[in-house]
Amino acid sequence: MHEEQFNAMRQSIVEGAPDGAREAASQALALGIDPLDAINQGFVPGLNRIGEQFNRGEVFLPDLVMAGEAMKAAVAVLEPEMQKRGTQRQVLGKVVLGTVKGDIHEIGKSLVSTLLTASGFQVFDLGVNVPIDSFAEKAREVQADLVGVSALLTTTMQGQRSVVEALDRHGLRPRVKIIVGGAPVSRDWAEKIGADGYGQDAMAAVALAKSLVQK
Ligand code: B1M
Repeated sequence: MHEEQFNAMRQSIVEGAPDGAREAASQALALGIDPLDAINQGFVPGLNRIGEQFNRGEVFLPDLVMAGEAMKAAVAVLEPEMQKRGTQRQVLGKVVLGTVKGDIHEIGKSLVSTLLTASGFQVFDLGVNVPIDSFAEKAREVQADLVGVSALLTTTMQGQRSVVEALDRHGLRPRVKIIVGGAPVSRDWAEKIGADGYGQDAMAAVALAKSLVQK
């Protein structure tokens, strides 16, 4: 079902075509496709494909950049619908979120931000390439319940450990919980660095955040 539409979504990312991605996202909404299904079954597989091609040296950095731009264009169309579907009045907790220093990958982090917001969390999104101490400083300023740190590179994963250490140094733990995620991150890694949890994807991050604020 909707395989043709999912193909068009994948193709718009592989071609790095923001207009095509916008159009495919609008069509998905018009056809009643769940925006999260559009992301997970349509657009993300396109990103995975371009990532593999990049690995094999078949495409180059500008192609990755354009694929990222196309993905952002699609998410911008789908985001209002995701927000609407998850709207809740009660604030479940405050989350400080960002992609760690040295890392500018923003798409996954922004998806986590959107779904947390849609699920009732107040999110303070610090963006990408966030200095280690900024997580702790913002958490103190807004009295956050959770800090979320995204990393997409094996080199920047180490920064997640540094954020855990910074929260300790600032005396914020164990009150403030820390969750980590991103493609190279695993549950084992989260345990190893003393984080409170690992989210494999944006939905898992929301479930984890809910369980941590209930504790
Ligand atoms: Co880059 N990149 N990239 N890239 N990029 C990867 C990550 C890579 C795997 C590609 C590859 O080689 N196959 C590779 C990393 C290798 C490694 O370290 N293991 C790589 C590389 C090498 C690089 C550069 C070093 C390339 C270069 O310059 N030579 C460079 C680094 C720049 C830097 O950060 N300093 C670079 C640059 C870029 C672009 C800027 C061009 C662009 C990003 C554009 C942007 O974000 N605006 C880009 C892209 C697009 C990718 C790929 C193709 C796609 C990433 C993405 O957006 N995925 C990626 C290959 C791939 O992942 N298949 C790749 C979709 C997104 C929805 O998934 O981000 O995993 P993801 O997020 C998921 C989960 O991981 C999870 O939930 C999300 C939603 O389900 N999650 C969390 C994420 N954060 C979470 C936090 C949580 C919980 C869950 O709690 C807090």
